[in-house]
Amino acid sequence: MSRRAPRHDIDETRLEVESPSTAAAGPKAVAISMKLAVEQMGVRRTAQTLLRLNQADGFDCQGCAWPDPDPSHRHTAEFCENGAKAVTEEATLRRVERSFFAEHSIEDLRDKTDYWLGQQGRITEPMVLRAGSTHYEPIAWDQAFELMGGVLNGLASPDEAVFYTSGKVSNEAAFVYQLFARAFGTNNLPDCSNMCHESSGTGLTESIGIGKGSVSLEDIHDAQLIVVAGQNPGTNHPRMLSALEIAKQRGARIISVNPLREAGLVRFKNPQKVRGVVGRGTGLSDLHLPVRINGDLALFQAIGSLLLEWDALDHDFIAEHTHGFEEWAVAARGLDWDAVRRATGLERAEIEAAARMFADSDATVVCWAMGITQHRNAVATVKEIVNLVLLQGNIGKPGAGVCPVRGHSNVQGDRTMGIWERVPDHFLDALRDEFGFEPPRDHGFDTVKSIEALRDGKAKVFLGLGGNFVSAAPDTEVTEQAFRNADLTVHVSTKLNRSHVVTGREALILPAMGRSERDLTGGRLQRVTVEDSMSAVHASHGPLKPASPHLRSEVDIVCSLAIATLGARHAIPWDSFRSDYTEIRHRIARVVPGCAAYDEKVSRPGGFVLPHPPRDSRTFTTPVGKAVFTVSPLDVLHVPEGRLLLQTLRSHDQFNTTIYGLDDRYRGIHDGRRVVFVHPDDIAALGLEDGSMVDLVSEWSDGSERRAPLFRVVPYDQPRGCAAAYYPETNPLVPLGSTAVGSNCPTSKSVVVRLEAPQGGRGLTEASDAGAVSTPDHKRTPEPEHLS
Ligand SMILES: Nc1nc2c(c(=O)[nH]1)N[C@H]1C(S)=C(S)[C@@H](COP(=O)(O)OP(=O)(O)OC[C@H]3O[C@@H](n4cnc5c(=O)[nH]c(N)nc54)[C@H](O)[C@@H]3O)O[C@H]1N2
Ligand SMILES: Nc1nc2c(c(=O)[nH]1)N[C@H]1C(S)=C(S)[C@@H](COP(=O)(O)OP(=O)(O)OC[C@H]3O[C@@H](n4cnc5c(=O)[nH]c(N)nc54)[C@H](O)[C@@H]3O)O[C@H]1N2
Ligand code: SF4
Ligand SMILES: [Mo]
Repeated sequence: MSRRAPRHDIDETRLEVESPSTAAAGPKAVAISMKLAVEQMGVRRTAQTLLRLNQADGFDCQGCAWPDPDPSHRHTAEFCENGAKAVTEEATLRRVERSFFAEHSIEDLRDKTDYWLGQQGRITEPMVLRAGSTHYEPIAWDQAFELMGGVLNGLASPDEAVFYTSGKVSNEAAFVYQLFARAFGTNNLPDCSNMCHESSGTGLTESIGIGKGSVSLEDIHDAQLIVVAGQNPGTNHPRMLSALEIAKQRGARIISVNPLREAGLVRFKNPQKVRGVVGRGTGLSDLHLPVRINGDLALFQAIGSLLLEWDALDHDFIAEHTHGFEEWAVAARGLDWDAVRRATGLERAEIEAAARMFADSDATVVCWAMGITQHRNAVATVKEIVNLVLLQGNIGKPGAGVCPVRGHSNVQGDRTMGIWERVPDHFLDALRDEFGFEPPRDHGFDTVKSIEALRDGKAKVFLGLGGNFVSAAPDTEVTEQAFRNADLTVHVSTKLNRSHVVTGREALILPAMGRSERDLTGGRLQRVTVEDSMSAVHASHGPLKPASPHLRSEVDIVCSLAIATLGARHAIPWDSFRSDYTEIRHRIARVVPGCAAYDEKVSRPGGFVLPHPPRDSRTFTTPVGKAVFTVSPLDVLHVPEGRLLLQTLRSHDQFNTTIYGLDDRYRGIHDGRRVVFVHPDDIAALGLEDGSMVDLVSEWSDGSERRAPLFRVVPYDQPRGCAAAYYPETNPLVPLGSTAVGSNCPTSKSVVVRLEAPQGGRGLTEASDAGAVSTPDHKRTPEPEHLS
């Protein structure tokens, strides 16, 4: 096992634990976001930015992908606590300048957490880490592009380069980026979706012919029943609570499916209403199902089988629009209720109560997020959700549908623009016809395959357009080693993060403008476009002066790199693209399905909504031309005696690997992050106590073990045998080979772990919070068993 010096910049001994809250938002949320904003931006800048956030003539929130209301229904303050934090993080007045890099060696920075790195402020100019050097040093933009072009052109094959995207990147930047990668000759376009909603896209495409959700905000408001499964909206999509509140007021009922009783699901205090400020707020969830981690497939199968038994079906819809119902019905009739009980940990009566609510509803929306997608059986679970929806014809009618709630603000748009290692042939044909070159046809590397390729020397260059790959990816120790194998790692970034300090032989940091900033590339005021989780596309332009005069826009950076790398190899007008993004939008209009007259349509207030055949006309573009019922074996994840099933999740004070602060207010955690939530009876059964310090050791089927040291045990209500701890501290525990069948999404929500007395005593001194991997020969654990 490798050992590294500790990272001391968070003093975990200050950690305090109190009882979790039951209500989310309220005035405290407003006060906290304002305090942070004013601290980092000052009063004037706070007002200047926050009032433009999510307005039709303003900029799109950098936080999550939850949609904005129709322009006529927007408030003056159309954002949530976490949106304000996301803006503050970017619009901060703190700066990382060349003196900072002269002062801090790469060795020194490697010992810092992502929290500390991010807190230093905005990066102000391009920096290079030369081979063998101890410090980053400034580099001119042109030299940076020349360096990259040289390395890329020196590769034995274009497939030795990996072009990663994080979901904040605008449609315009995403479009030119995938165009560049393909003109260069590779489909190696992994993105954060590979670790996120990939299972949703895969499952939905197989069953309804399109990998996107089918509902609008109006559908949420008008639903009679809303299921929120595997999602923590109070923290991760806070304005979804306002939509749920409207639905409740119109008579909707809500079922939450979650091992944890998350604050926002129980009760919501809308800070924009008097009742939310002084009263108890709105009770949201009518039925909470504390499902065992990974039990959702069984749960949805059980609900479906009850609807079948009760004949609560839309027979006309099934006959006219679906395929495979009979096979599904045979499987549903043979459901093994004992297995359901073991998988879900729920009583039959609880499941019957949920099924009764389905039966009583004429318009049901099912929403889900990472609690569904990051498991081995995630694609099957998504398809089971679709089965349920199809049974009652809950798609393509008002108030009903499937709603995978996306993460990053433009992750869905990036996919629409072709950021996808497996983009369909018709997209590549359109690129060929528009730009006159033959794009590569072989599928590229996704996130996990990119790590394997870097590890095995098959890939040599990594370019990240946004994101923090090293911290976000699974199996931290393996991923870090893979990065160290690279010849060149490059990051287009706004803030420092761990991917800048664990590098290839050479490394570049290219500082980009953020969405809150005024983009005057090419001497004109540019705007960009984004797509939200409900397929609405609209324009965005920031009000602020960029953090430094040396920043460039992502579009500019990609086009300049393309010119430096490809020269005149293709007749693609990179220079006119970067001088006027309208030129890019004209090409998007001709290449991307559903985007005809793109520039015109995004110019309307509120933009436009992309076509969605199942939603629009109950058309299903699957190979059989109908929506497809699928049969999946019911599996029960077997956890060996004395082990727990760990999910890795977000605190209230972070955006993925960006840590805003050290509190997880709703769960009662203050001033620290290295906690593991465990049921009180499990704590006792494991011979531990509230406050015990433990190492988390994950056990994988090949006998390998992974360790993340020094977590404090916190008693927390959840099903027995389950545990939860924060990402990215726990990423060292997720084995690279542990992924969802069909989507290859890392199984970040089901990791088999044991809790062990800390190695090397209780102090922090010997710990490495990057974790460690080892393969002991004495202790082989069985692969998580899938019983059927
Ligand atoms: N403030 C803030 N907002 C964000 C983000 C952020 O980090 N901070 N991240 C953005 C991104 S990229 C994404 S993808 C989304 C993520 O949004 P979420 O999916 O809400 O994020 P997680 O914190 O991973 O929470 C997963 C939820 O699923 C539950 N869960 C875990 N395992 C299971 C299971 O087996 N079954 C069920 N039914 N539930 C389970 C957990 O208890 C938790 O409530 O949020 C986006 N918005
Ligand atoms: N264990 C575990 N692992 C997970 C997850 C989990 O639930 N558990 N969730 C997964 C999910 S859902 C996701 S989406 C991924 C997230 O993976 P990523 O998207 O790669 O990670 P982020 O933390 O969102 O990236 C943050 C960095 O983006 C840069 N950045 C911010 N804004 C901008 C901008 O406007 N432009 C540019 N160029 N750069 C910018 C900053 O430098 C910042 O440090 O992580 C995944 N990893
Ligand atoms: S709900 Fe999401 S998009 Fe809306 S303001 Fe909050 S963080 Fe931003
Ligand atoms: Mo995500």
